[in-house]
Amino acid sequence: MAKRIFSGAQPTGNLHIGNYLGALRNWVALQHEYESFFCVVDLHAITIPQDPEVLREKTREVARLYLAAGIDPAVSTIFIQSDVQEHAELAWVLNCVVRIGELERMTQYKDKSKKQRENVSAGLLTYPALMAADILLYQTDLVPVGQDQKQHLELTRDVAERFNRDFGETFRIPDAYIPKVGARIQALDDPLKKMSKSDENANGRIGLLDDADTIRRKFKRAVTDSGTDVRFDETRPAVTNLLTVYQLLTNQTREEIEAHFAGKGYAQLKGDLADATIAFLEPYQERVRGISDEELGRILRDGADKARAIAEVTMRQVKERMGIVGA
Ligand code: ATP
Ligand code: LTN
Repeated sequence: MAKRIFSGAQPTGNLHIGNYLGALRNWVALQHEYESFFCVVDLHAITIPQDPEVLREKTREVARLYLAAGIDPAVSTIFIQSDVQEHAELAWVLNCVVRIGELERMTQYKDKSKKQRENVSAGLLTYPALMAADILLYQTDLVPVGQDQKQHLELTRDVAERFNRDFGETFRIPDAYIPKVGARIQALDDPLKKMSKSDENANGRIGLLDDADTIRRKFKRAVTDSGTDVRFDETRPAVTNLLTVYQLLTNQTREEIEAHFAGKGYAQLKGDLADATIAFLEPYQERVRGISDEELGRILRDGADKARAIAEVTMRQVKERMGIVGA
């Protein structure tokens, strides 16, 4: 059997270049080697408050961004999480396997609950059980994600191993796939923070749907380090972050890039980076606009049907092993 990939993104805002370079780009590259499932995880999105109208719109927009990135519905399965009810069902079961202490140790939970301060939903805490359900339902081998999801993947493995030990071999144990370059693109306004779609300062991120003027303005304002020369240097995180984006968008080596910028300053880097980003995003956005509502609806319905057929089999085994039989 071909090895399987599963991954997803939350429809919680506008996807940015970090989401593309850390995740989507690798999904596109890996889809021909693996049987692939790419999900818009709308049930994860509601762990923090969402406006229903906006959520509805963003859910479809994220699916469009998958397709425009190059996910081919003829070889990969694209679907919306809430269309396959087994995700919520297995999440409940795994909530009864995972320990509260494990959930409380998750850094994403600690960060996001700090931001929410009051009214932190129980769902925000149990978020990783739903993520484990997503992955384990499909007997996934590999999960291509950014660096920030590594801890959730480790918890998924722990929960799967515990279930297998307690109830008998049921789940395949997945590995994370974290790219060597681009796994953590930093915010433009603060090179010590990750670029995030939920940060209140939109100047810190380049949206995949931003127009050319916005892109130029955001790069122009981007924070830089002291010093003047343009080269990859761990001790200068802001410039190294900009260069990393440039490297991934232009597919050049670090040596070629450093040679190109030799003797030039930060203004040149920002201008060239804006050009490279616009050259990539304009045709991308054109492809997004070219996907009709009908076509999208058909792809998502087909995707949900394919996903459900697999999820049902796993869920039946889980219930059988646990003694959940119904009437
Ligand atoms: P954000 O922090 O942008 O709101 P998120 O934590 O809500 O992101 P998703 O949008 O669901 O997460 O993330 C989709 C994918 O993008 C995940 O694989 C995640 O690891 C990856 N990703 C998110 N931010 C970055 C980043 N700054 N650099 C690289 N990859 C990222
Ligand atoms: N938690 C992930 C999104 C996500 C996911 C998944 C990623 C939900 N379910 C399953 C990979 C596999 C995030 O990026 N915030």
